[in-house]
Amino acid sequence: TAYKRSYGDRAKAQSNPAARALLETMERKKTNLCVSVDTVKPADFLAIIDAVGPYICLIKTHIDILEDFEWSIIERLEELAKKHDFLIFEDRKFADIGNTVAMQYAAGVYKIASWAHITNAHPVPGPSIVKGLSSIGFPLQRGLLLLAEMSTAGALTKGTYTEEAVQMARVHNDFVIGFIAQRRMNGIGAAPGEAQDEDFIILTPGVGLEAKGDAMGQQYRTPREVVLESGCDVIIVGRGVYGKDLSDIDGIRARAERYRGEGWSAYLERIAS
Ligand code: 5BU
Repeated sequence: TAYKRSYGDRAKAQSNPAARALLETMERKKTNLCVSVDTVKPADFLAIIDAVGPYICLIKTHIDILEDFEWSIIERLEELAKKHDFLIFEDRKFADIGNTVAMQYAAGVYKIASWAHITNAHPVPGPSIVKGLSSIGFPLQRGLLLLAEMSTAGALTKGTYTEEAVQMARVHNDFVIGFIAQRRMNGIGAAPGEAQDEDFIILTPGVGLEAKGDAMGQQYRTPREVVLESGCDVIIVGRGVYGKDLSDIDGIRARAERYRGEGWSAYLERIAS
């Protein structure tokens, strides 16, 4: 099964350019770490990205958190992505009808489709949301993740909801490259014998080495639990890396290095087992 194979091996079988580039980057840089930079000030945002760049395969943004947004921030982000060889994932969590999300993805202040290799969507509206986003993103060689599961306590993303998210992805597997989820999803909800060789990439938030959660329902597991025990591919770490003091760039760099190491050794153990 896919999750026992190397990232590089899996890259070769991917037809979506964003999926292939992500897996190739992971193999080349030996990292399955995605850092989530949830900062308000553009200067912090860019300084943190420059510091963690060498240790990551992907940067995750919430572009609408930034104050005083201007297009030069995107240009700088793209320069940093080139300099450090990582991809960009805008955690936009689209959730509207196809016609609306197509405009939200292509236009507005942020023009997400023009710079984010990967974005994500809630499957709650049904397949029309994938159609809408694909009409913009597929021609640009972008990839979409469906939110099959969330990391928060009491999340409604479970049972048949999760199963139907996977089935929705199967129908549109040229553009849907994987899931935000807490465990591997290959084969879920498929008839016996079907979907044998599907390979969805699993990106997992709710990863932390120090805390078990926060005061607002977030729940953390370790890179080892996520990658080795649950078979996820990419660990998404926010506060565990950037911490409380955004000016402590050496500390941020050191923590990124630590999470990279933990994530990668869990992966090596997984493919060796
Ligand atoms: P943290 O600081 O590592 O807790 O940040 C986690 C990030 O991942 C943050 O940007 C959330 O918006 C995002 N996230 C999440 O935590 N859990 C989820 O299920 C999803 C996204 Br989807």
